[in-house]
Amino acid sequence: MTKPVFAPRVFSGIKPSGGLTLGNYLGAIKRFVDMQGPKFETIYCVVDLHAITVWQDPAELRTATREVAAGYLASGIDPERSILFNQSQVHEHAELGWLFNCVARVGWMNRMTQFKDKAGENAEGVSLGLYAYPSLMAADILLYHATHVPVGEDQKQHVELTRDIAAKFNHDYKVDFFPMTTPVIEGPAMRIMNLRDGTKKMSKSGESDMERINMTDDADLIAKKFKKAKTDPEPLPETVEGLAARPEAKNLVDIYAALNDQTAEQVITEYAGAGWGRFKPALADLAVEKLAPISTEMKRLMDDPAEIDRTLGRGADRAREIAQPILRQAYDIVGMLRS
Ligand code: AQP
Repeated sequence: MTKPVFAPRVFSGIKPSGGLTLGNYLGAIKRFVDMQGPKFETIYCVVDLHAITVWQDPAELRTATREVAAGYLASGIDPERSILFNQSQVHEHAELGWLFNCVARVGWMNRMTQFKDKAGENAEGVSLGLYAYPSLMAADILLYHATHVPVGEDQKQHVELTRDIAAKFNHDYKVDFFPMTTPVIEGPAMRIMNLRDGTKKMSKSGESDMERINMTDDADLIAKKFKKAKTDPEPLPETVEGLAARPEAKNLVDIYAALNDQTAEQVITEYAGAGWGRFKPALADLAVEKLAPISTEMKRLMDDPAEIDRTLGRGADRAREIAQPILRQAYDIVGMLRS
């Protein structure tokens, strides 16, 4: 039997579990924008069902959902060229997620490092949803037969699990139905770190606001956060190899490189030997230059929530057109009766 050919299609999403960070922008949104074009059909989602794996205030969740949508739009996601919607408006995600709960193995879930990090000491007390999260993420991707998923380094293991689920489904039912999705993880911004601890990821839900740059921070706050960012006493090295054992210094160089569409090597060539008194203000100026137009546009969009809701609703209708037949075929394959 000939193998099916899957059209190049990108799917990715962001959880509305708080305001967007510079990590979300550089590790995800900026790259999503770059992938729009003739090579791929692009589908971008606000994954609100994932956000409630940890309790969210309902009103704040709705605001955060609109804010993530505004972040996508303000950064350059074009809702005509891409499909942009929020996950809960396309119920097929949850349904395929259930099928995958019955395909994925408990042993696979036990290996997920993000669950271990998030559950910490309290693994018995967290929601079942947090544990099953990666199988819903597999459904998000495979519901569209997506061939490519741009993600940050932290999501690599979940995309590998998506491939395992697709392979097991195909094997168990003797079909070639789901594609082997490729994670797209490239560039200097794959893991933007916490400004106060260069060994931890920058997260929306990190304890202190000073750990992260929010996409809506104003110029003064961005400058203050970079000024107070943890560094070491050494100046910047002559080569990138010199950053290897200096996580905080490496992080600031990576952020500069990603914001300026450069490599870390190019940044080091320009700033070799520079002290933090020179580099930090240059970084803050660059971040303000790149983020200010986006945050201004986000604020403008957030002033008209009804328009954001309409955009997400139109995107959900388009997403459903792709998702519905794929879910139906998956149900047929596993033996669900349809009258
Ligand atoms: N620090 C980061 N560096 C690079 N990429 C990042 N991403 C998130 N943080 C960084 C990428 O952004 C996309 C959306 O992630 P998400 O918000 O859905 O989930 P997350 O990775 O769990 O994000 P947070 O900020 O850490 O959220 P909380 O604190 O609520 O758990 C993904 O592609 C991710 O790789």
